[in-house]
Amino acid sequence: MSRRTRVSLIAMVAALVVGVVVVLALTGDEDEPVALEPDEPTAEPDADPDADEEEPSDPDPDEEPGDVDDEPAEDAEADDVAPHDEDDLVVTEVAEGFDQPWGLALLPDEARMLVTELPGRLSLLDLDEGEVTSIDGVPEVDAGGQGGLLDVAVHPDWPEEDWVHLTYAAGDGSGATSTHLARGRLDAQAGALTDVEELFAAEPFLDSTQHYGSRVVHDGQGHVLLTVGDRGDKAFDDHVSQDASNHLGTTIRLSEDGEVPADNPFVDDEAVADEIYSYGHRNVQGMALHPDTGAVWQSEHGEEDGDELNIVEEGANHGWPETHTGCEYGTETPVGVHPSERDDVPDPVYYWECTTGGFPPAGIDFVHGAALPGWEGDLLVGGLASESLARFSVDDDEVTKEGRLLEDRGWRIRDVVTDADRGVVYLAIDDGSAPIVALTTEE
Ligand SMILES: [Ca+2]
Ligand SMILES: [Ca+2]
Repeated sequence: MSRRTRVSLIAMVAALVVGVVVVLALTGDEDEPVALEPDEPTAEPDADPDADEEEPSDPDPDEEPGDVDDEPAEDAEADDVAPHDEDDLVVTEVAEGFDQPWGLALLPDEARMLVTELPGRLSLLDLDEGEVTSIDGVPEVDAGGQGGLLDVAVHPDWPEEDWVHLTYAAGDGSGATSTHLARGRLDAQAGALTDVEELFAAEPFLDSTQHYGSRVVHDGQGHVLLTVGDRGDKAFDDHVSQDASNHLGTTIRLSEDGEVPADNPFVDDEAVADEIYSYGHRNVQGMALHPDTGAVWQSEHGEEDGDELNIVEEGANHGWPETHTGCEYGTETPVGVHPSERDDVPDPVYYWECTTGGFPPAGIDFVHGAALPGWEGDLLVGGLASESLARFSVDDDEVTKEGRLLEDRGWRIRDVVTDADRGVVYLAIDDGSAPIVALTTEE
C-alpha cells in the first residue's frame, strides 16, 4: 500500500468516525446514554459510568419478577376499586421551556410555585397564567454532572414566614464540590431572595459530580430534613455511607436556621456527626412526609437496580452498601447482603432487585386533599430512565404497586408535588426544554 493510499484510507476512516459522531449527536435523545451529550448529567468523560439515571427503559415494565409486594391476582383485583383510571387523568402543561427543572415547591394557599433548574435558575411560576418570573439572589452553584441547583422548600407558614430553603452543589475553589443548604427570604414582589445565608455544607467535599442527593423538606416542627448522596463512592468494603463521622450518604436534620437540634439522635455519640438523622443511604432524590402519620418516606437510587422506597427511621443505619438488593453495574454480582439478613437495618418498604430493570426513582409525594379523588393516600414516584410515574397504594408501612402512569410520553419525571388545596399533582420533567405538568381528573 502506497503512502498516499494509507493517508487516503486514514482520511476516509476519520471522516466516517466524524460522520457517525455527528449522526449520533443529531439523533441522540437526551434520555439515551449517548456519549458526548453535553446536557446529560453523567456524560462527563471522567465520570464513573453510573447508570442509575441512564438505564434504558424497562423492556417489560409491568412484569417485574422482583417486585416483592406484588399481590396475588385476585387480591390486586379486589384492591382495584378506584373510581377512575389513567384514562380519566387530564394532563396539561402549565408552562414550558424549563432547563432540567429539579425541584418544585408550592406557596401555600396561592396559585404559585417555585421551580429550580439544574443550571442555577430559580423561578416563580403562576399556575393559573403560566407566567414565569426569575428570582434573583440565588447562591452560586456548581452546575456539572448531576450537580447544580437542586431542591427548594417553602416555609409551611408562608407568607407569615417568608424563608425559602435551597439545596445545591457548590465547590470549595479547588474543584471539589459538596451538597449545600442555604435559605433566603422570598420577596415575590421584587422577584428576589434577600438575607441569603449558607446553613450547611456536607463534609467532605469530593472531586465528583455524582450523587448529591438532595431533597429538602420541612417537618412542621421547626426543622428541615435534607438528603446527601454518597458522591458515587465505589469502595464497597470501606464506604463513606457506613462511616457516619462524615455527612455522605445520609439524611440530615437541622433547625430551620441551620443549628443542630439538641434532640438529634447522635448528639451524644462522638463517632457520628451530630447533624445526621439516618445514614447508610446511596442517593436519595425523593422525600415526602406522610400527610397523616408524618413518617419520612424516601426513594433511593440503587446500583444496578436495587432501587428502594424506604420509611426512614431516626438514628438508623439503612445499610448501603453492606445491605442492598441490587448488583454491581453490568453484572449479577450482588452488592452486600439482603436487608432482611440484618436486624439492625430497616427493610425497604419496596425494592426493585437486581435483574428487574429497576426504576431509578426521583421525587415522590402522596396524593392527598382534593387531588385525584379515588387515589387518595397513594404514593406517586417519579421515574427517570423508566419515563413513567409509579403509583402505589399505601396501608400504614406497606405498599402495593398499582401500576405505572404516563408511559409512552418520554418524560423523565424529576419531581412530584401534590397541591392538596387546588386538587392538582404537579410534575417536573427532566429535559433541556421541559414542561411543568399538571395532573387532574377534571377539565
Ligand atoms: Ca455526634
Ligand atoms: Ca432488616
